[in-house]
Amino acid sequence: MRLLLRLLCCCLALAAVTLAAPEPELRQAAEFGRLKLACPRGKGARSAVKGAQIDWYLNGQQKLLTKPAGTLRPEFFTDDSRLKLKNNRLVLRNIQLSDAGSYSCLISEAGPEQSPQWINYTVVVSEEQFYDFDLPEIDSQYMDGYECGWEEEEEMGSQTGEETKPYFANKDELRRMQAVPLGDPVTICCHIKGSPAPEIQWLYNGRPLSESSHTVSHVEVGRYSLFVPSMRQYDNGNYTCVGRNLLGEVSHMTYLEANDAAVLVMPCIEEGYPLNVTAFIGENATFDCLGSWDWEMDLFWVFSENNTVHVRDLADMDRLNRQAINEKQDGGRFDISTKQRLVIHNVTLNDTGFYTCIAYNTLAKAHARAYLTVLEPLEEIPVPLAHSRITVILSVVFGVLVLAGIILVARFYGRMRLERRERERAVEKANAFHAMTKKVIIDHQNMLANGTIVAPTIRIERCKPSKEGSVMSAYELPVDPGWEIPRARLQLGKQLGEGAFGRVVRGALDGSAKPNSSVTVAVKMLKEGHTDAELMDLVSEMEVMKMIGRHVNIINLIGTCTQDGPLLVIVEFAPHGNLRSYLRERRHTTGYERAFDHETPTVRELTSFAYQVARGMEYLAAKKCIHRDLAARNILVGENKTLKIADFGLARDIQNNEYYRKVTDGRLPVKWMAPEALFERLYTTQSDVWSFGILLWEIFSMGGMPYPSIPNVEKLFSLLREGYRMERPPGCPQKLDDIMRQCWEYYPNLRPTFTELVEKLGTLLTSLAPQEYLDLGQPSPPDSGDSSHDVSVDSQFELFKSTAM
Ligand code: EVR
Repeated sequence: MRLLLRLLCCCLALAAVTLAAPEPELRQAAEFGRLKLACPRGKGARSAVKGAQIDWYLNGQQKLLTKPAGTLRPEFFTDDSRLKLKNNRLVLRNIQLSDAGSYSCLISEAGPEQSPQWINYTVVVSEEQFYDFDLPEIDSQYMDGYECGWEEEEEMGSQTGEETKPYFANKDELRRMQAVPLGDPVTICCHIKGSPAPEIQWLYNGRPLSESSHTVSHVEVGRYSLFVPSMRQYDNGNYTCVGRNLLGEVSHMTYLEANDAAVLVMPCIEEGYPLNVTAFIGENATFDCLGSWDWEMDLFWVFSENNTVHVRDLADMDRLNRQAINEKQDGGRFDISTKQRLVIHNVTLNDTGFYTCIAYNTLAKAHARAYLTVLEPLEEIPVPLAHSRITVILSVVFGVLVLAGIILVARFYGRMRLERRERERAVEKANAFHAMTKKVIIDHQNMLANGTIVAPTIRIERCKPSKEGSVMSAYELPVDPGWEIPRARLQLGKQLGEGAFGRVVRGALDGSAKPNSSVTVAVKMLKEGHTDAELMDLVSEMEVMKMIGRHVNIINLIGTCTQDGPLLVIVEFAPHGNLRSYLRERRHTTGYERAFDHETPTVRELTSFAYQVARGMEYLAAKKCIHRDLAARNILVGENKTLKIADFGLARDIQNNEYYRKVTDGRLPVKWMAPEALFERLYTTQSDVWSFGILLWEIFSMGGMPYPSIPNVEKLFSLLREGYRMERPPGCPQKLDDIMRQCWEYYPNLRPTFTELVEKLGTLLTSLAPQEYLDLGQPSPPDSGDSSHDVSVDSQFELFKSTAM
């Protein structure tokens, strides 16, 4: 009985609750979005509850806020900045997933006869799809691009029935100027209110937005705002919002400017794109315009039946942009929603023609086109009806014959067409190839700040030539005005050498300061049929030489010819060839064996050679340049027995195993390599010191072959590991042998540095002939002899430098 009563009670209570609290309303909110919950529900009810107290609860027990009874204040705030009460609505912004739950509002009317009223909401929060990458603080500054602060209630004027002129509801949000990082979103806010509700119009540079060509494509106009999803350079300008109603108008102008802190990329369309397309009537055709883009770049498509599209300047571009294919055109058959792709749905014969894709930014433009061929569908062959048996057989036979004939003809025709098309395509390809140049881009960004020489990154991009018209050379190189020498000043002469590196010829360079005087130079160039990689290597070598600067004991760069023809790198000419040959030719031989009447160098002279190479290497080491192949064959002998280190800027493929086995005139370059370079490919200045030791040995053996009895690399490996070192060459002073041995210390840091070597060799040189000692670090005085042949370039360099600059 008691149990029954209790059950009844429960039922009653439940009924009362359900009566008092109507079904909760389901509200869906997006993460980071905004939500408004009205209490009481519906319009107009507001005045009725003016004096009521309103309490908001979360999940039945957590009190969110209270609006006391009898107040007319429209807004109430809470400790939580995301939450406020405005015009009897609970407003929650920047919604989090944890905000989901049941929200209840209790309205307690003044007066004893009124019963409190509950209004319930169930709020679900859906995860935001677009911003789920790590954005820790979405609320503050990031949202600035998207939102205009608090959205105001709109029914103010209409509620009161009063007529008001347009006015700015939120003056704080108005900006005269706004700088926006390139690619960032930005919203211009413009809450113009009034009664009757004003009509809002947007102007770009004083003209209606719909009339301006480029911005209209991606700017979105909201109710009280203008939204630019991704700010680009050409979105710069004055944006004006104008609000008008019967009583008047207001306007405000904001200047938007893209901050171009980011690096812009030259637009470049990949070779071969877009591809020509052939489609049957009714099919879809797709053109892709692949290339390198930045987000500041715009791309559009232009159709032309047969003529070419010309783009010369920005005005052309603007004109073309207005003619560009747009989405709404022709019943939406053109789909350009994917920026680099044009899809034409349901093609007709009228679509036949050229489609040009134009990509541009403030830096440059690029365009490429392709042809759309539209074919009529093949007609079906009607099957003849048969009456009698004979006619059936006859018609079948006839049909088969006709069919065979048609197939034959069609195949023949098809093949012919295919051939023709292939031929056309080949011609087109060949034309396209000729119209292309390869742009060489030198990127100095990898150069470290502390003066370290790191070869710049050289890239080659295939692109339409920027200088339209004649295509002089297959490559487009950047000009360096500090080094460029007019080709007319250079006369090329006899070839000096050729190898994997390219070709070196002798040349005569006219001095523009002194007429009729010329200087012999060496010119390095590429061989015919060279690869892109070889070009990049030579460009890299040239750039490294520019960065290293001048020194007497290195081959110095004089100038370059990069424009309107093959790349020529002009360097100093060393009249006496390489040190190895020089020494070998001067070996002390008996009688008739001597081909040339050269004098055998003295020990002091040889020590001077060692000293000069050490000076050159000290300089290179200071410039953080590692030679990697220091050997007598790479030392050139200049005027006045000045030694010059060559090939220090060569890009060496040390990753490639072949490098270890490359044999130059039967020599193994590995014999000059330090163990750590040999075993671990660890090249440092200290591994250059090891090679310098071998070079010392070469000098004092008058160009001898190191480790003559060692036949192969493997044998050298094991001997070096065992600690084997070369013996002192005959006639070599003990002091020099000591230096060699120090250079061959197994551990790199136990070897002397080049500075120490300069010191040691300098002292030695002084001790050998103090009275004759000459500071080789200083440039030698100008030669008094014939200046037009084989003159050391050093003395005349200043002349060239001043004219080349
Ligand atoms: C030939 C081969 C005469 C010459 C004069 C390979 C360029 C350095 C050299 C960057 C300057 C350079 C250079 C002879 C020279 C060179 C560069 C650099 C000679 C190159 C240079 C000279 C043959 C002996 C000719 C004398 C006698 C004939 C025996 C046959 C002659 C190490 C049987 C970016 C960053 C080497 C150097 C430019 C050089 N002056 N040669 N010979 N034989 N008989 N170069 N003078 N390597 O450049 O590839 O460009 O450093 O022979 S090289």
